[in-house]
Amino acid sequence: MTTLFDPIKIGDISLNNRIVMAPLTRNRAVEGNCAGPLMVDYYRQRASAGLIIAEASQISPMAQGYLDTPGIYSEDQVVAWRKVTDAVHQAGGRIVLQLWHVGRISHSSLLPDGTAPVSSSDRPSKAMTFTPNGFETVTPARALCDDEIPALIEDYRKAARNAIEAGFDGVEIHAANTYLIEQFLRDSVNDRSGPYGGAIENRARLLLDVAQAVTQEIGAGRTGIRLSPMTTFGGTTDLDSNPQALYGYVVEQLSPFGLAYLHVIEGETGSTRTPDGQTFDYAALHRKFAGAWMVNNCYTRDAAVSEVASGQADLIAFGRPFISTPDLVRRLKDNLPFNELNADKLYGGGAEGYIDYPVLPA
Ligand code: 8OZ
Repeated sequence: MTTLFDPIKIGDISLNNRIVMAPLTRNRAVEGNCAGPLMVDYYRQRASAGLIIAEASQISPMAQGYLDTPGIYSEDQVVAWRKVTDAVHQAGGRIVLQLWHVGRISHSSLLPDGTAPVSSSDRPSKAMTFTPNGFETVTPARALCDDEIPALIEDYRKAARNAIEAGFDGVEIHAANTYLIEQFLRDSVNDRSGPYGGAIENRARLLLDVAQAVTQEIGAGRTGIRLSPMTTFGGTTDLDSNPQALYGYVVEQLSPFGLAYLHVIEGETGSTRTPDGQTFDYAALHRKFAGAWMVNNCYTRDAAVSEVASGQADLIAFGRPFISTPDLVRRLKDNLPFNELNADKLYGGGAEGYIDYPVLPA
């Protein structure tokens, strides 16, 4: 019988176990949105994960939505990330980078020349973000023109290439949590006409174009994708009018790519797996996908163990438990309690609540 602790090969990447560190925004990038020394220590400490998905990183200056998040578009950023990937590899781990464009979840103070964010439409978001001036409501976005889309896809392609040059084992395309690709997927945001709006086939086009470009550039076996069919991210984005049909189509289209994995957040991101009044058949999505199936959201040890043992998933991603507990794999193996999370130090700051969590003696 397969267990959570067994090795697995996903696409071209061989993992020591099926326990994944979920991508986690921590806002600790330094000058030039580069990974700094604290980030090297943070990821090295967590290298016993079967796979680390390094935090969402903007693919271009326009893709940034929060203060001090890392990028993967400049030469300096590539050089800085190389120190992280070397440290993780030396510690025996595997690490991919999450490629991120926030779309309308941004503030003009974070964007080149104070410009407005871009999205599939100009429908306003209710979200707030961290800016140089604190916690602020996002700036109203403008809808991208169709003729701007090829350059956007090119930014994803270059970012994927940069990630490989920085020593990552692959990338995860962030198509979840209300950011740009999801802003195209959902009809609650996307009111376009033309090739990228209207029918599901059109709203899914940006994701499929990006998947095509990235897999062509670095190989499908080094590419994963993250989806969150039922999240509203704290009520800041409405669901699609027919999530089962939308995400069913998306997964059906992604299956033949031969991706390293598909990563699905079940329920409301970081909150409840079963939001009131919602139903969604995740098993039906899984049946449409031929490759490795990764799931996430508030998994307990028991649920993770049985999900893998039963074949309902191949990999389980843990978020907050990996923040507080660098040796999470060992704690899961030996059924030991996790450290307590320092929730005041999640976003921004220094070493405190970042690289100072204890590990148990061997
Ligand atoms: C929390 C704060 C800022 C960004 C995501 C990248 O949820 C994020 C994020 C989470 O995918």
